[in-house]
Amino acid sequence: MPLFCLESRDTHAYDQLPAAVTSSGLTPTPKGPHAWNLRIRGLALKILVPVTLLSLICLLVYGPFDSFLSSRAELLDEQRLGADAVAQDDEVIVLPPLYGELKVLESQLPQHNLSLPFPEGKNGRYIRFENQMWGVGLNNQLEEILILSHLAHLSNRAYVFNNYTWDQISKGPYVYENGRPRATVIPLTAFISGPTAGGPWAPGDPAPRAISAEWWETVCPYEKRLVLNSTLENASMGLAPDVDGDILIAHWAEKLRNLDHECVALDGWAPSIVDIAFFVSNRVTSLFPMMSDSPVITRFAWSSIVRSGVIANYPLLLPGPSPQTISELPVLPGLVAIHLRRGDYYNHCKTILAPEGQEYMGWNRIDGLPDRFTPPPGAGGGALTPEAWTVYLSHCWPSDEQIKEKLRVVRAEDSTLTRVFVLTNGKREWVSSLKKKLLEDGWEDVATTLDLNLTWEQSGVNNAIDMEIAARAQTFIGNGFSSLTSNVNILRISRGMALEDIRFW
Ligand SMILES: Nc1nc2c(ncn2[C@@H]2O[C@H](COP(=O)(O)OP(=O)(O)OP(=O)(O)O)[C@@H](O)[C@H]2O)c(=O)[nH]1
Ligand SMILES: [Mg+2]
Repeated sequence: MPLFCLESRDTHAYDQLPAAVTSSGLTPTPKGPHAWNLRIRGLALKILVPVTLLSLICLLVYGPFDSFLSSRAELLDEQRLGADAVAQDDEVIVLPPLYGELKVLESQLPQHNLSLPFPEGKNGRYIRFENQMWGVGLNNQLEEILILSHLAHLSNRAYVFNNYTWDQISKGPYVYENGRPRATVIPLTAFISGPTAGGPWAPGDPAPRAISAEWWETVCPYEKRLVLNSTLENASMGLAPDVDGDILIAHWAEKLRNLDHECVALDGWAPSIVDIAFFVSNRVTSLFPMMSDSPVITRFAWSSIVRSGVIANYPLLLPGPSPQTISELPVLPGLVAIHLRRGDYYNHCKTILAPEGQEYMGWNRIDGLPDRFTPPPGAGGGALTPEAWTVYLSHCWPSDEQIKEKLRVVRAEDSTLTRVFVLTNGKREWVSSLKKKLLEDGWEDVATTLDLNLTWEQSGVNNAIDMEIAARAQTFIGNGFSSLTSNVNILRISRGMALEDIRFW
């Protein structure tokens, strides 16, 4: 675009400015050299001011900022796209799966039956958290879902599970983000099975099984509900806003257990008991011992779609014959999985994590993990010096050199590590070049998210497939700021894998 974008008629308009008015009651026309100066100055003012103003407007809209704005927009798109960026190279945009058939299967869960005996059935005990997160990543939601499902279990109430909800407002099946379709909701059972998604508790466990949000509408119609407001209840229980997670959950469990009402709902307008801020604070860590032993975690299972994606790709991850079932070969020996969180993270680190001086999040903060992170001086309270940014970047968005170096360190500590699996939402071009560099650095084999052979159904849950591979790898190097890494870690620890084999950038 041209620097100035006045159209010709605008310029000509200035030629037609009215001549100076006469003595017929109006301003006389000045004469002489001074008059010329005045005229020129007057004309200059009349022409230059509007021209400059218009030009500035045009500059902003089309001018040299145009390329800056569009490259900025591309960068933001790229950062926002996240995993979608992986697929950007593909020319054909395929609609993502919606897993509608899973809603039918969910409706057929055996606990969706009014005639079951207490604590299930029409007089059963239920808890619905209407204030759960939505519109954030799977793992941000999953962290909350698992704690609330644990709370429901402690309260002897059936947890009401929701769809994984990206967009609660749009009515259609997809929303378009930067021209790409994304499912507004995905049944939770596309990602997970186990008790949180309606699976059975251990034999002998009297707790009622989780039900779907749709069944809640049937078994707990509006008039049967007792609706609680989390803010008011926290206050009435004397729980300070910064109360530790173990105390918070113990109080809520007691409260919910002792209520006689069958159908209890947490009001959707008040904050969640464990909102997103909870997971980036120290409050979360005291919950870890209870959570990692909870049947919610010990009986956690991925969906059959996720499991089939993992099994189908074993040949890429481990030389030798593939296992027949997921429970065989639960550890992938010799494999180090590395989580490279790309996409939106550069921006997220620069504008949120670093200026807020955040530490690692969620279960990435627990005691006993070998790599700790203390925010450097110069980060926090909105400030971020270049030196502090360099430190954050190395943990949040490590460079190729830093990735190679960290891998060399873990290999030096454990020479049985020979292969790498890169789980990432990075772009294809960068992933391929990194893979080449790692092979040149002496790794026997390198597979990545982009190498997995996935069916269409599996591709809609590829993040969970990557997570299970990371959970099985002999060693895992994660991103301490990521909830995906955090959820991989609680799974690893609850399965008895060593804390020393969990590392961070
Ligand atoms: N397949 C795959 N996708 C990933 C990976 N890391 C991030 N993503 C995807 O990148 C996108 C953007 O991240 P979020 O949706 O915010 O992810 P999240 O699950 O909340 O996890 P964090 O943001 O890392 O805390 C999502 O679609 C993620 O699933 C990965 O290692 N593998
Ligand atoms: Mg997220």
